[in-house]
Amino acid sequence: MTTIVNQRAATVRDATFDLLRAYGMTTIFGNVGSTEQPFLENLPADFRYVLGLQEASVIAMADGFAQAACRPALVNLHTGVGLGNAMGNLLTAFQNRTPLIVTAGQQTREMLLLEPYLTNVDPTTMPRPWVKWAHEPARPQDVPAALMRAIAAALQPPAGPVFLSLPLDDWDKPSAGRAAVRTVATRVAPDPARVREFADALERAASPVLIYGAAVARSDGWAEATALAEALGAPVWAAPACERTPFPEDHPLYRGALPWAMGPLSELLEGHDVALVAGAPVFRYYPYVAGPYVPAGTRLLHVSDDPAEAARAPVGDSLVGDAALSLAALANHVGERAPAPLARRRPPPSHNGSWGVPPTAAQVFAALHKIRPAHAILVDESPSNHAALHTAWPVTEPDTYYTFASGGLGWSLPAAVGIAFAERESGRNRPVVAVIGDGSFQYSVQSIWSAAQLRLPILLVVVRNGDYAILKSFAELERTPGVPGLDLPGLDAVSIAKGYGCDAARVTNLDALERAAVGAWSKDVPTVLDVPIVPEVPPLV
Ligand SMILES: Cc1ncc(C[n+]2csc(CCOP(=O)(O)OP(=O)(O)O)c2C)c(N)n1
Repeated sequence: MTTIVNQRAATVRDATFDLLRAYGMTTIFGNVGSTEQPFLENLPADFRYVLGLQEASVIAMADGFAQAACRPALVNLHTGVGLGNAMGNLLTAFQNRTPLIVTAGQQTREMLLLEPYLTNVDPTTMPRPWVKWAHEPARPQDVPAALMRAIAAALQPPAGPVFLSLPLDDWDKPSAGRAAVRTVATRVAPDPARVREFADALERAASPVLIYGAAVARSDGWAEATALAEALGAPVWAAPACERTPFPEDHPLYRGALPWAMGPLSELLEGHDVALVAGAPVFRYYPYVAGPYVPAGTRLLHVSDDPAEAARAPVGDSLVGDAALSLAALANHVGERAPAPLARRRPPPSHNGSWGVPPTAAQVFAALHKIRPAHAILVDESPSNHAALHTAWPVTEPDTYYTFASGGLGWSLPAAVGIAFAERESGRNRPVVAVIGDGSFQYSVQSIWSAAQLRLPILLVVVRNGDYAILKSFAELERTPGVPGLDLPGLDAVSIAKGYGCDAARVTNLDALERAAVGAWSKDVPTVLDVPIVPEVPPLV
């Protein structure tokens, strides 16, 4: 379908804003500079600008917003310098597969040849390889069509960020007069013949196992994932380091999350002759622990909507297709089998009402799980306590768990802001709880100012162990003693949070935590709770 939106769009700016309206992209996440001012001048009343105080926060707020709202988000950065600050979270958005239209101003075309102050010297190289497309239009009147191409590129599978460099003197130039609004498919259907082959292999398997990844969640595929698991009676694992929850964690067939290291992961698949991985890379590892990718005798089948991800799998046969569509097609083909022995997951440890002084992370998470409001969304950046958090807080509703696919800290805090904003905008209004390590809290901390300005009542729990604990675990595994820079004395999250306009308190006992957490939902700014915990160095695998 091609729609002519506005024949009379007089300037490049008019045509661009019309196109953005047509796509419902009337929220701009940005941090402004001189090169963006002509674009933002007298921002039309139906547009809204969300200011982030640093570009890492801008990108991740937009990422969280796009994921929770299930639509692309628009970002406006300050030329090369703003893009530079944004790069870490741009890498993360790429790995998260989030469709972001990242724009940045550029110096005046008249002066570009001599590279004046704030020139983005090589704007299409700078964001690579973490964008699907990077472009600076050759002529001002190409800006709207370039934006349309950017939207199409961002949305097509695998979705991801794109980048446009937009010279500041383009906006008041005459437009070509019309902006074509095109739509694109956001799902790729799997090859039916290949689906039959995979379904036959699963049906003939003596002991199939299913490994589901974040793309199942992104494709809204919980029902399809469950239907296939139940038809096969096969156990289900979450892929290692999943950024979204792919399967109800209270389902009797759910076994847990696979570890992020070769040897230990492979051991858990022993005894299965066929393993289907859907919607995840094969595999996302962190430490190197030698071992086979899968046990000898296990055939691996891989479903991914990303041909590059399918190509780089070191073992197995692949099928390119949307996770939900592929799982539905597979479920249609396989007959019912005798179910696997059901192993109910251990219930989360019940909270016994008393805390140590200070409490363990597990005690804090059990308390949070107990007092969480209905349908709460959990956003997680608590590196060393990630496993304890998962044990205490099983995710049982779709789209209620978010973390990041890259390993780059500084994503979850701003993403929680974007998610809470999208929840309010959509009218779903699910409460957002973010659990953030005291180290992680610092990377994009200024995003809590945006949340306070947006009047978002988020609960932000900073677990304070006073160190970079996961790196101490890594040091133990890798036998690298004496690494400097792993302790974090003298940080005061409460003062920082208050300085950004949030409500904040240090809580050291269960009653105080309960009171503060419950009270968070009647406030109109975030509540930051600094919770000292016992420093632990849990095993990495
Ligand atoms: C952008 C970025 N910088 C540095 C790191 C390295 N790193 C990984 S985990 C970690 C420590 C996190 O500390 P904290 O949030 O307090 O969690 P803890 O490990 O103590 O649970 C660091 C510095 C990273 N992953 N990303």
